[in-house]
Amino acid sequence: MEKSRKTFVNKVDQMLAAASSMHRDELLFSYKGILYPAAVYSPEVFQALESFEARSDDVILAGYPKTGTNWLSQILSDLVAISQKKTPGSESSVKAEEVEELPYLEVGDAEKYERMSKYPSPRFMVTHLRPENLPKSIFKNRVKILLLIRNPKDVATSLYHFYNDVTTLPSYETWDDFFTDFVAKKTAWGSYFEYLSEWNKYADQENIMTITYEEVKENPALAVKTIATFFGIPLTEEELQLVVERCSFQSMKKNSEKTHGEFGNVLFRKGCVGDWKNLFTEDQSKKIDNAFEEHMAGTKLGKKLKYDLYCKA
Ligand code: PAP
Repeated sequence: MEKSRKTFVNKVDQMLAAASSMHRDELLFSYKGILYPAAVYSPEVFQALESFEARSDDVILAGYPKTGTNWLSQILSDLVAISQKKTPGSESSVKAEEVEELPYLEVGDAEKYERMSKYPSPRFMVTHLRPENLPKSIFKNRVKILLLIRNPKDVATSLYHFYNDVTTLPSYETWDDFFTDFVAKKTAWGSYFEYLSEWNKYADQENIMTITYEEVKENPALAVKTIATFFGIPLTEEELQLVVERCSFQSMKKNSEKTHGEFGNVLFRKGCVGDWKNLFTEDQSKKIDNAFEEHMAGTKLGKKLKYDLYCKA
């Protein structure tokens, strides 16, 4: 197994184990008004993150949890690896697969950012944070960001199952209870609608490319090609096909024991569009329609989501 995946699996296993011995009331903590799982995040690391120095050639994937960040992470890290292989001189530096950090920018220990300052470019990182909670240097240095979004009803559905399947989050007795908290902004990572409207303020910047879960699902080859072009990574037809094949839901699920350990069983759930129809009542559906209208109607990200196509029964 690649060293970086071993690191990932070990660190995630440790977090899952730590959370299983925590009391339900201790599982979440609030930072700047948003709830986070305490076995994964800490206020000290959030504070240390503020002084992180981004580089203009960093590669960042931003996505609210359950929007498919592990999927796009696989695509992006494959693309970065392809690009590094072709870069003269990169063989002599620390290889991406030898970097012993979790890819999540805001997860780890407070010394992580010092270590990251020594890693070779391009550094790849993932974040679940809203833009106002990211270090200023990311925007100052105009780092290229791939912003991943997914229709809100499937995000709520996926998050509900995640809450009940993972030890780091307190489970819910019913979908209705979860839904009430989701709408009241009482679930981890805060309101998805606020997340979308904060990111919408950046959606016109040329260093930010937005992609939806649904469009990658619809045409993965086109998505991989567009992403590679945005990051300036040339791809042969063969390389493109290889990335597409490695990133299909079936391949990733099959490989998940190696890439994600135990966590893989929780993460690769259904991988489809429209699973919300199995959970939502008409009234709940209407509530999300209203929230979408209130926060996102007429916005760039709102249009990109093709709400009527994916969220109307
Ligand atoms: P995280 O926030 O826990 O990191 P994230 O990776 O962002 O989760 O999203 C997980 C979702 O992406 C799951 O959706 P589901 O619950 O509706 O099934 C997961 O199945 C889906 N997913 C992961 N990999 C793929 C893939 N290769 N193709 C399609 N969907 C995928």
